[in-house]
Amino acid sequence: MFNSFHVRKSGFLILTVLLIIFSGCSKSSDKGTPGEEFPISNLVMPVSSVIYKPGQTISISGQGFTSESKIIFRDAGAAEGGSEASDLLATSYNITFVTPSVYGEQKVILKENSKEWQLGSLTFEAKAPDPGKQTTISQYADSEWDGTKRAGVFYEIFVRSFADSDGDGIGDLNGITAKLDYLDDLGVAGIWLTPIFPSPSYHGYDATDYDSVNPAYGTMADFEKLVAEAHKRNIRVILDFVLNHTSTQHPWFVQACSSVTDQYRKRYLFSKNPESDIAAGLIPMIQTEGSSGYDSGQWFTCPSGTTDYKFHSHFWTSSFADLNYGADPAKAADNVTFKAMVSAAEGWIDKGVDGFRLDAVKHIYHNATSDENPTFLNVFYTTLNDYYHTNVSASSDIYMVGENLSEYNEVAPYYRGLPAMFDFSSWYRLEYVLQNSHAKWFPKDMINYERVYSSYRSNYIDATKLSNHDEDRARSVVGGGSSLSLNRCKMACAVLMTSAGNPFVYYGEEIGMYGKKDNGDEGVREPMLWAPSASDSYRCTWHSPQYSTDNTVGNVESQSEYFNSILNWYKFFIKLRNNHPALAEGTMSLPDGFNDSDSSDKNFMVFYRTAPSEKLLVIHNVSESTATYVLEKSIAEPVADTGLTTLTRVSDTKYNITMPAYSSIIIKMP
Ligand SMILES: [Ca+2]
Ligand SMILES: [Ca+2]
Repeated sequence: MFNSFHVRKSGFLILTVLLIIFSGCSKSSDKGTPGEEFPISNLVMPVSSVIYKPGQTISISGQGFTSESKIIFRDAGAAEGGSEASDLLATSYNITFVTPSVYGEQKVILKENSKEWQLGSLTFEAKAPDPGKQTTISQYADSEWDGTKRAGVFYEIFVRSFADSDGDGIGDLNGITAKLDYLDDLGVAGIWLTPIFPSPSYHGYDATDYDSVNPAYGTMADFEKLVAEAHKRNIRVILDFVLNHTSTQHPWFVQACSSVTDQYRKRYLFSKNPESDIAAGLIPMIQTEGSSGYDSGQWFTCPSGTTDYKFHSHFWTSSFADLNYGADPAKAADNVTFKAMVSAAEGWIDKGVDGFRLDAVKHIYHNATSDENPTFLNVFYTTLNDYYHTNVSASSDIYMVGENLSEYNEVAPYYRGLPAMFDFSSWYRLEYVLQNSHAKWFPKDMINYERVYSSYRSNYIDATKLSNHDEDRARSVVGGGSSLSLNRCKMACAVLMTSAGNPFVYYGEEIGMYGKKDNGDEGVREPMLWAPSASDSYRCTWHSPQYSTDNTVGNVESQSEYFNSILNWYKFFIKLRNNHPALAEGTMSLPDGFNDSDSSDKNFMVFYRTAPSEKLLVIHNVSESTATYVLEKSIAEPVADTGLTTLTRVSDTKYNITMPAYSSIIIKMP
């Protein structure tokens, strides 16, 4: 057995560090909040003329440290806004701490409550020992990854903002192809492309043609190349497919407006008097509308032809027109609109796509909580899955994930229709966890969601996520300012990649991009930052970013080289999930003796993940302070951690696990 894992298995030596005496502390001009007397005498600091390595122990000693004293590193000028890390292991007169979570030049700051004094600056090795092969930031060496992407992690790409290959400022398909190696290296097993069809809008959620590629994004040949190159890397491609509505510029709609007898008329919902027609039950797909049975904001006068009629548009815009799939969703397969949409989807399956992300599925039939949409979606999924089995693979299913922006209890019935649904509830709960260090009960909520989902579909896929293109970005909502929000976003990643579900990452989340919808949805869809702007040939410029700029977010190129950047953190956790069946596909369960009403250790999130081949215990310290979790169980061995956790054996069945702020440890159980 072992007593402690202070020493890295990866072989860093604990070095004795040269010390110099810092004399006359109070006279130094760069110390201290003005007017606050420097509390430490006889301060001894490490020499500042050497470069320290990650994992090296350094010492700071002196008289006057108290239990309130914290030593903090702060970046001297990194674009991330200063990655603070409190790596204090003891708060005595002689402070020893290890230094794996910082890089480059760092200010060393003494913090006591709200007061700060700069003690000096130290420089840490900027690069991981071998950036190309560095796959873990753990002091516990995880086993080698066999390369199987068993976690199936998806990555959402807002196409216009991701990567511009031809310099017109608009992200495009060839840009995505050029970045497939990046995504492969990240451990991604699938990409979801926001709508790539011709559209009058920048976002594409109002298509004018479901069969072709938006010329701004490239050609069909470009698309076929993207799919082929993605498949070479075991990356699946799924397309955003909008079943609820088309653009009012779609030729179907333009023709449908022209005459009440036009062949396309039945594809949309028209009425001269929608209020009385809905009340009389004459509008297929709409039983009632709004709180009073009718919402005038969802009806617009036909722009041409039959201008004495109005058409239905659920999203309150005259740019969209809702599609008509007939009054009976169980008979959708006979419906002309359904057949046209299925035909388009089959065309994309012929081009090699692996599935679809279905937009706004609770709005197809108007009543979001009736059986109509799940019934309709089941027909749609079954039809395309049959086609997939016949034409692509007899042994695997097409991937199809639906978006129902609701809490879990309203999402769950949609599993009657689709194999996968996005999980908004778990992100809402996780936001609260991060903002309030209120972690203990999150696994209980997650386990409850899984239980409810499974009651509707035994092989359900819980498509977990942080934020997406319709929500304020994670970095902007977890709060706490630059350095704290970065740590909280790292913790959000750690929870997402260790919990149950099939995780989706929104592009830019892995580099800590900011984004808010205050001035429009473009604020959460800003250009990806690949390199410093002067040398970033793939940077999209169609939109001037307000939140994620060179000054606020470290780009991919620079973060790749930093040992403990959020980008490397994402790589670490995705690899961990890909490596361990228990994390990839195991069940989730509560720790032994979990007591709902006991609020002690509320900042620790603790749960098991169990697969037939292994059982793992996951512990996250979701707080700004170092804390010790007492584990009263036998263990097999620690599998991985995020650095600086110490596991001390008290007895065969008792371990003290001391964890820095916002850190994680994964332990294999017997
Ligand atoms: Ca372009
Ligand atoms: Ca609708």
